[in-house]
Amino acid sequence: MLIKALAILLLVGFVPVVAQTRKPSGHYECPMHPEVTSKKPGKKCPKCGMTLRFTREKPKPKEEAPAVETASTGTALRIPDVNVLDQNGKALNFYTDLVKGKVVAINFVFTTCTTICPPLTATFRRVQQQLAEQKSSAQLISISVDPAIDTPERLRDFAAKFKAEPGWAFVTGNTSDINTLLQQLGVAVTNKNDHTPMILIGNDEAGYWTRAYGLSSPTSLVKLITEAANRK
Ligand SMILES: [Cu+2]
Repeated sequence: MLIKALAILLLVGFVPVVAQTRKPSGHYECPMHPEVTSKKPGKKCPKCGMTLRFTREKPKPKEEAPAVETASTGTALRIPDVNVLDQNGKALNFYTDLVKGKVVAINFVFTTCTTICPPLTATFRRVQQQLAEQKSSAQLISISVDPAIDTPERLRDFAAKFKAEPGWAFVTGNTSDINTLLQQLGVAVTNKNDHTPMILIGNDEAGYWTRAYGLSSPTSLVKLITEAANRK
C-alpha cells in the first residue's frame, strides 16, 4: 500500500518535470528596450512597437541593468574612457576624444553583417548629410560589435563604402575594451548576429541620453539629435 502510494507520488511528480524540460527556457524581449519582456510570443513593445524577440537568458533582475535604465530615462550615462582605434588606426580614448562635451549619436555595427548594418549605416549617412544641410553637427560613432574581425582597415573600407564624412568615427579595439564599452552602454550582445538596431543619442555636457530605433527615418533621428543638442 505504502509502495503504491509512493509510486503514484513519484509519477505525479515526474510528469511536470518532463513537461518543464520540454519548454525552451527563455523569454521574449524587445531588441530596443530589454526591460520589456514577455513569456508569450507575438507581443509588441509598448515603447517602440517592435515585436519582442526570443531570448534564451532569464530576464535580468532590475538591479543588473542600471545602464539601460539610466539611458531610457534621459539621465547621465557613465561612458568608459577605454582605448579604441578609429578607422584611420588612430588610438583614441573613447570618452575623452569622442564624447566629452559633445552631442553624439552612436550605433552598433559589424562589417560582415548582411542584415541590419547596411541599412543602419546608410541611415547614419543620411543623418550626417541632413545635419550638414541644416548647418548643425553631431559626432557620429559606429562601434563594432565584432572587434576581433573588424580591424581599422576593414572599418575604413566600410566607412568609404557608405561615404562617411569627417565627424563620423568607426570604432574598434581589443575585445575586452569593446565589451566593457558595450556593457556600459547597455548593448552587450552574446551573439553579434543578435545585435540591436538601437542607437544612443546624447548631449554629454547636459548629461542627457536617450535611445532611438536606428532604422527610423533620418529626419526623425535628426530631430532627436537636435532636441538633445538644445538641452541645457
Ligand atoms: Cu548588423
